[in-house]
Amino acid sequence: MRKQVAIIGSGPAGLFLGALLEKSGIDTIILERRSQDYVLGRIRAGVLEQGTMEMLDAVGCGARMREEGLIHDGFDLTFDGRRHRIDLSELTGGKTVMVYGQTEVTRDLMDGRDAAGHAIVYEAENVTPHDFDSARPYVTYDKDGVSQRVDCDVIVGCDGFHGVCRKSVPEGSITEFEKVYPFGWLGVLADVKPVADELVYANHSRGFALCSMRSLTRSRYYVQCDLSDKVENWSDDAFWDELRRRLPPKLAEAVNTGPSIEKSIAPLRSFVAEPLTFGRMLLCGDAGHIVPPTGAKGLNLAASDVFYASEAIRDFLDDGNEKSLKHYSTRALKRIWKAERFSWWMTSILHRFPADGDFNQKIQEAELDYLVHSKNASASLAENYVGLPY
Ligand code: RFL
Ligand code: PHB
Repeated sequence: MRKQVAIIGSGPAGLFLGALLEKSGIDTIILERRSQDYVLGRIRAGVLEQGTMEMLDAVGCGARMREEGLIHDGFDLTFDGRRHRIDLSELTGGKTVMVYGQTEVTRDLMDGRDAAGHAIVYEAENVTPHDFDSARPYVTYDKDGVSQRVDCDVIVGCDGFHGVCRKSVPEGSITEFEKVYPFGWLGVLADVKPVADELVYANHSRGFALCSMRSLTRSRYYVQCDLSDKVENWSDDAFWDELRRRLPPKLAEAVNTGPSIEKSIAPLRSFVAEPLTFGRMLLCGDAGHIVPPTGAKGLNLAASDVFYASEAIRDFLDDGNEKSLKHYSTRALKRIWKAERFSWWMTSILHRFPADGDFNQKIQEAELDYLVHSKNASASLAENYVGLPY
């Protein structure tokens, strides 16, 4: 089989890229290791930047988001028992974010691709990129026990942090920057009314907590937990009790509890691979970088990566100059490092670090106090939260 672009992975990066390229008349195939149900069953991101919303519109898949998504023009920070609002819209000249689950974005992009009749191969085993340092790259995989080969002009690794593409790059050609945090997030999804109209990020001496949502009747909550914690050790009651302890009393009283419909623990990590271009293979999204979820940037970075990648691939297919592909890496990394900085900073001011003492807690409180009382500091937070331009 021959395709212009072989995309590995059908997460948001792969699906958005497939949609952008097909819209420009570029022929793609998406190869996904898991089943469609498995991909749609993963509960992940919930907050879309304006650029991500506009991209979903631009590829013709934004209708349901515009109907069901919730526009948020602010969020709350709580610390020292008090609650402060960050007015995103006022601080950024009218910009907002959209609360719309990654699962829904994925479903809308899959439906769009299905309707247009473009290929996704689910449950593709042993997907392997080959010869991406030559002019004739190709990808092999097994489907239903039969080996397949896709010859292509460009391979794009959209296969997440544990994918095969980054691992296929010779060791000396890639540099990895990494910071692992000494805690995780325990997340719960429940069909209960959210505790507040907007998201609440809580700094507390017992650890961070986040009140988020998926709709007006479905809540998503997180509490910072130990890396050694196991989901089985957290009953629903224990979770709700811990969440309430970390919120100011009035808010804690308002938490609606109910049975969890999903509960999981995610470790927190900052990671960047450089470069993101290796001859005719590009890395996009979590395949090339990870941010801790505190800044709500992971899915949104996948979107900006594939925007740059789609432009680079279009240019390359037009003139055959590999410089365009190289330029993708330089352009994307500039925005990635800014989102890395922001996500690391949000993480560092909101979490309890086990090795740090009371001094650091006081410094965090001073920084948060400055943040909510200085217009300049709030504006910088808001500017980054709604997403830097691309
Ligand atoms: P994905 O979504 O991991 O998709 C990669 C796909 O590649 C497939 N794959 C393979 N396919 C073929 N062959 C192989 N060898 C393969 N290996 C892997 C996988 O099955 C999968 O389908 O990466 P992508 O597309 O780069 O998207 C990245 C986002 O999913 C991620 O950054 C966000 O979910 C991060 N994130 C958040 N981001 C936000 O922008 N806002 C948020 O509010 C937000 N909250 C979160 C988050 C991530 C979380 N977790 C669980 C890590 C909250 C949490 C708890
Ligand atoms: C979520 O709703 O899952 C969510 C929201 C904001 C974050 C992280 C996760 O910063």
